[in-house]
Order: sequence, then structure tokens, then C-alpha cells
Amino acid sequence: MAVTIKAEPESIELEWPRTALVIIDMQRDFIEPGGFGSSLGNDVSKLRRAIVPCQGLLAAARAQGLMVIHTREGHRADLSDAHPAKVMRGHPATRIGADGPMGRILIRGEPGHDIIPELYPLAGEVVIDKPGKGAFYQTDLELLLTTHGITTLLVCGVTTEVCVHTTIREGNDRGYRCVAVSDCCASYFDEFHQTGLRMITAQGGIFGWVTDSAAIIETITA
Ligand code: TIU
Repeated sequence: MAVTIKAEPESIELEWPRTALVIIDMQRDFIEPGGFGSSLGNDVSKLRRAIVPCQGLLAAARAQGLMVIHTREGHRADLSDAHPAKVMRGHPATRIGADGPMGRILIRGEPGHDIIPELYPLAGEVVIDKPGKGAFYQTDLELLLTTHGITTLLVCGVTTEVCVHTTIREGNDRGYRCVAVSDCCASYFDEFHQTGLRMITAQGGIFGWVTDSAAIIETITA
């Protein structure tokens, strides 16, 4: 049965069995002090505002039986899946692969690479390990969406203008209807969060929709 979600620039009709909740990179490396986010000079506390809304939407999605997908940005220990153009930025002591308080920065298996405890995946939920900013780049995400018959993505996570945006752009070009969930996304830069969302809805929703968690949850519980 189809439901209608209030969204910008216009409402969107969707069917739950064909909809996935995608939570982008809610990792300790971005959200807690001592990881990749802080090594880049960011105020990581700014990302915490997305945690409680994501918890609420995640609980509702699980109750509704939606496909839930978590992603993690990170690389193999030998950095063989990291382009030098990505690694060789910033001070050597704070680059991807450098030692930090939560282990090697953005390296798979290190404490900082893991998802924050507040949003930890349940057994059976999909976790996509991605080497890029977008969740489709060099992953099997598109294959999983195809085999599950998914057509619409509700996209949450961090950061709004980097990995969330890149994933929505990639998904849009692959034919998915991508809906950013505004209060479940966050940025180190308030203006980038706001402008990033406006970029999605401008021009008649040029590459997606924007809604908030309350608009989705009210249709789940209705
Ligand atoms: N630095 C920043 O804003 N973001 C990233 O590097 N990755 C994600 O957005 N996940």
C-alpha cells in the first residue's frame, strides 16, 4: 500500500517494501573527538544533533520492516583501496591511515571506523564499507537494492554536503528516488547543511526530495 510523505519541493508517494533507510557514515571517526573529522580541524560536536532523530527514525523503520542499510567510509590497512589523491591531503600526522586516539584514522577494523553505539546495526542489517564519499562507488549497494526491489532511498547521516550529497547524486543518476531526511543529517558547517538541502530541492527537486523524520514517522505509525 502506498503512503504519501510530506516533502519539499512536493510530497512523495512510496511503498515501504520498495523503500530503504540508508544511514551514511555515523562513525566514531566523524562524530567523536580524535578521529578523521577532528583531524581535519572540524568541531565534531556539530554532528551530534543528528543522533537522536536518526535513533527515532531507525526504530520506526525497524518496526515497519524497512530494509536498513548502514555505511562506513574507510580503507584497508595497507591503503591499497585509497587513491593517493585522497590520502595525500593535510598534515601527514593527521592523514587517513595515521595513528590517532581511536586507532588508525579511517581504517577498517579500527575503533574509530566503527558506527557509534547509539546507532549500532542489528545483526542482519546491511553494512556497506565504502572507499569513497558516495555509497555506490566501488560497493555492491546497487546490486543489493536491485535484488530487494528497492526504488526509494530515505537518506540520513553525515555530512550533509559531502557523503550524503554524493550518495544522493549517485542514487539519482542510477534511477533511485532519493529523499534526504533533514534533521537526520548534519554538517560541521551550518550553512553547508542548509544550502546542501536547498540544492536538492531547488529547480523542482533537481536530484531529490527533502523531508524530516517526523513526516516519515507519522506515516509509519498512522
Ligand atoms: N569531511 C566531511 O565532511 N565528510 C567526509 O569526509 N565524509 C563524509 O561525509 N562521510
